[in-house]
Amino acid sequence: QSLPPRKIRLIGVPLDLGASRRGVDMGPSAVRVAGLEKRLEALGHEVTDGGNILVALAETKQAGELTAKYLNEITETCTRAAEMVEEVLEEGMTPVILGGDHSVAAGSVSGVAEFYRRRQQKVGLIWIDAHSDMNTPETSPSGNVHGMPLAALLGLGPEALTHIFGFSPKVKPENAVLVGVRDIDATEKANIKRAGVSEVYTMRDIDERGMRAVMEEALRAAGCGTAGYHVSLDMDWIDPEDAPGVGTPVRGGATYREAHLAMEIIADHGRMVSLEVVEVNPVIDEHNRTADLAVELISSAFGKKIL
Ligand code: HAR
Ligand code: MN
Ligand code: MN
Ligand code: MN
Repeated sequence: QSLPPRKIRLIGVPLDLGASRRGVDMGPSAVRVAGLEKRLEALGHEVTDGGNILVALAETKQAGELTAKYLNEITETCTRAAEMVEEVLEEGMTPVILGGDHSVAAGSVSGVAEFYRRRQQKVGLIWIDAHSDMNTPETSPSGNVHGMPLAALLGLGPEALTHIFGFSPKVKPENAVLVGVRDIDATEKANIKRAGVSEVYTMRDIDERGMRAVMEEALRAAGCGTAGYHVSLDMDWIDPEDAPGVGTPVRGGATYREAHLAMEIIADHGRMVSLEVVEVNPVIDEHNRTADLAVELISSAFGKKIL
């Protein structure tokens, strides 16, 4: 509809090594079952499914260092995801990454950044999440790597994660934007400062200023001097009333309407170069509601309009 037709490639990443609660490895499957490919095709896009990226199984591995559990396995998966995303962009397609826990973003965004680096361009990043994911192994209260990917992309954290493709940071702090945050560790606040991220829009900002004003400002910052932006959508951004099937629910999230509006505004601007949707957990979902919502939101981000 509003967006010119795109060639979209789905990439599943059934990763749950980055989270304490198991089950987000079934996220890609749940979102496929909810009909993502057909729904995007109904909008006029050409969609192909690239299948899943290989991920180690927790039962067959040791967690290793407890400050960053399964870091080696997660780095391997992130590196594969980065290569896949870069190839998909090289082929002129728009990658849609299905998580999996949010640690996958350390890979997917690296792939996007590498694609544009080769063209002497920068990329922006819109991080939509209840959490800021700005921990490092030194500051993490949990040792869960899904609390660390944004820090890694901005150059903080273990070299294994920060230097996928051999360079860092993947995104300049002025082009990295947080939207919808409401649960930030004290240590993360310091890291946000240290990384130089100033574009942080909390739930309070959304309450006070409205989604439209917040998104316009967020997209302007991410789009300033960049080729466009990657949208990293953590489903726990949405209120648990509407998205109960997520690994780490936090009350007070975006409403169903607000979430759609944000995606519709992204579509209107037409500058999203890649998208990922993470943290869908079918084990604690109610009849696949959260995966259904993920499909709806992805559709809105790709131009679905009410009228
Ligand atoms: N800040 C907490 C930690 O680092 C919880 C973070 C992660 N949860 C997520 N990521 N779902 O967005 O452990
Ligand atoms: Mn198809
Ligand atoms: Mn997250
Ligand atoms: Mn989150």
